[in-house]
Amino acid sequence: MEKENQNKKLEQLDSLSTSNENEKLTTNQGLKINNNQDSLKAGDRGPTLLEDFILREKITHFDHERIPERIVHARGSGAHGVFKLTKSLEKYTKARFLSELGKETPVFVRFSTVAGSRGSTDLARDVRGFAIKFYTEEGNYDLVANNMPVFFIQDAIKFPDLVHAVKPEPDNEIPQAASAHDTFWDFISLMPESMHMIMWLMSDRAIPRSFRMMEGFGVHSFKFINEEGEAHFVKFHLKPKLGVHSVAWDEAQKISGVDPDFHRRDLWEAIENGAFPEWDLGVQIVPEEDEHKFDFDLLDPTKIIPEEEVPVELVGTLTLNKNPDNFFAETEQIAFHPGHLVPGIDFSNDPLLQGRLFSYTDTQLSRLGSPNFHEIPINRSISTVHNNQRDGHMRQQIVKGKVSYEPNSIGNGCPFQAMMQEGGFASHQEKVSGSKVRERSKSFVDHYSQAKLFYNSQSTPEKMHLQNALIFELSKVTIPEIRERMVGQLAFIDMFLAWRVAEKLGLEVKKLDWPNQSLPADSNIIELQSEEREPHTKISEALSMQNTVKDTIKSRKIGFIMGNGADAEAITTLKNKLEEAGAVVEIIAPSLAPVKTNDGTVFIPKHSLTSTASVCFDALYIASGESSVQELLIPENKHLVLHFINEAYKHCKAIYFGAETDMLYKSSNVSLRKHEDPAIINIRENNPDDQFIDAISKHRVWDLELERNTHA
Ligand code: HDE
Repeated sequence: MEKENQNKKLEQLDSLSTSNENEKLTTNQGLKINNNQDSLKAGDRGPTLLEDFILREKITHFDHERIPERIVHARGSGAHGVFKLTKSLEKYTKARFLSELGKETPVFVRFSTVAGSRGSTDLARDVRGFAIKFYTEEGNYDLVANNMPVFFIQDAIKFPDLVHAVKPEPDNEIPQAASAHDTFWDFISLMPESMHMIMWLMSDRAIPRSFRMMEGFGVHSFKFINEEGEAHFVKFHLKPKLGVHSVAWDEAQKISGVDPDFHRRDLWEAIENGAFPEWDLGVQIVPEEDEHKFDFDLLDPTKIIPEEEVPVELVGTLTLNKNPDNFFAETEQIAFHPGHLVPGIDFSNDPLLQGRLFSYTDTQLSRLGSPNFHEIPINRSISTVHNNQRDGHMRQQIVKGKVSYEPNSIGNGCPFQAMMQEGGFASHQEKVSGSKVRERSKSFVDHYSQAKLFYNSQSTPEKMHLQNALIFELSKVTIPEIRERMVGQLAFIDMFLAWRVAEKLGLEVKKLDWPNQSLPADSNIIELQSEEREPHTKISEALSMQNTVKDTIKSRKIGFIMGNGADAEAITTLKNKLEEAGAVVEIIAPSLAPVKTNDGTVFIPKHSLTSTASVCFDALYIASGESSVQELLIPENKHLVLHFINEAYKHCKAIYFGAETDMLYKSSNVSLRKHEDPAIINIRENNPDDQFIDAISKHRVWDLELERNTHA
């Protein structure tokens, strides 16, 4: 039964897929084409004839093959998978995919950056989207999540302003996929409510090593409703089994040049190699009666519930196990909506969420062009759709009979409304009262305490990265008043942070009083000024990536640099050990010519020294063997190899020097180090292979970054 369910979506897609294998070329009308090389002309040098319907059809289709990209989250990568429930949530929700233990539900997940266009780099400093469509038997449920648990703004009415501010500036369309510009920081510096999110955005969470190493968060409080009709607030979490890891900002900028598809490729290759990415789905549950027990408002999307206050219960596993067959048909045409619900899940009154409920269907109408977008194969529910909606552009479903209204007697009253016991959705009955007001709740007024909580929870290297990110971003701001205003904001979070940023911007820090003098005294922003509060939870371990999973090298990419004559046995032993532990080894040589080793074994390089860069790898091994090293030392190769080593060193990666590689070691910045560095491995040490594996599993030695960078 479970198996059947797991495959239902893929079976449905299969039945709607075609392959051109062994087929003849045809027009869209199914007519076989016998010449696809020449148009129909009046004489072979004469004009093309209007009657050439084959040419016209081909060119017309081509002329119309682009659709508008998503207004935000345009750049995305997706995959199919399955969600398996390992702990029933029956007590809280009647959603079947969350209450029937062991149930497997097909999913499609789309990861994305937010600000850039479809063709922009994967490595932009940005929030990542993490949108999941669960194809449940009760209809599609979409968890349209991000990799950060809070948002910039508290009310949907500010969303167009936020997006206009971060997108390229309207006069010259600069910069692409970057927040480091005047309009973004102008807006942010005037929006104290964004400060908590800014801490996340300036942290390394905004430059993930991989989509597979990111957390996911539903952001808003949602509601679970059980069979008895009782409600609980719920926050959704996804925790990657591989841990949460990031690259360095310097690396991110370089990857953007060397491989702008880095994350897309990483996801694709991992799935093709059978290293299926996995996440635990977690929930934080708060009984309705505890709604007001916190020092923040549960409806405020700029706040987390610290895990120390409400632990995350892990309830299931999300596994991505199949790449799409067609990017456009699946990843591009998938349409998510936080309002795609199943019985047992409902909204909260979070004013950001409430606005989203309008936006998502609305945007599909211009992006996908028709109210029938739910009929596109990737969007179809696995439970059949029955209703009286009809017609519209590109209608696919052929509904039989005369009736498309309700009530009716001609169609025997069908389709019938479903009772709740039959799975009919009924909104949770919540008492609401109040005057019609255009106001922000006073309970949303604290903007800095959780920004402090986040900042204070970071390790020293993480704090440094965050400071440097702010320095980078604000240095690109050309208007001094905006920089000053931002430093003023930072002073409410942490004085040292403000001081460090100010110093690098050439400013003096003064704790600016909000609102800034330049705002009109009657500005309603004044009413939204933050209260200065200290967070109830001072430090939360879950907020620091330092405390993440660091016990696996699964799917980590290790570059083996070698020349002819390298020591085959050492290479094979290490390669086998790494691959057994799940890592991917790729050989880098002076050229793509096969490398002949000391015992005649041949290794085929995947890259040459010029076709890749150290930023594409998690660790480097410099192969043992005198003649190999000699080849790497010839002037043409030496500077390239040293560049590899020095960059990997600068980015705090593990580097393993094989036997007879001393000349390379000595010429590199690594030799300048004065202290022990657990990620620099030498063949002469005890169990160097195991030490290397251990160092890779730790991801990076961020603690030694300062020292490594002083040498680099
Ligand atoms: Fe979205 N968002 N959003 N958003 N969002 C879209 O829908 C919107 C917000 C998120 O891979 C759009 O189909 C408003 C929060 C993801 O297809 C659009 C507001 C969170 C994706 C839209 C928000 C998200 C989108 C653009 C504030 C995290 C990509 C294209 C009121 C919980 C989904 C589309 C995909 C996409 C509107 C805020 C996540 C315009 C109005 C908060 C992951 O409808």
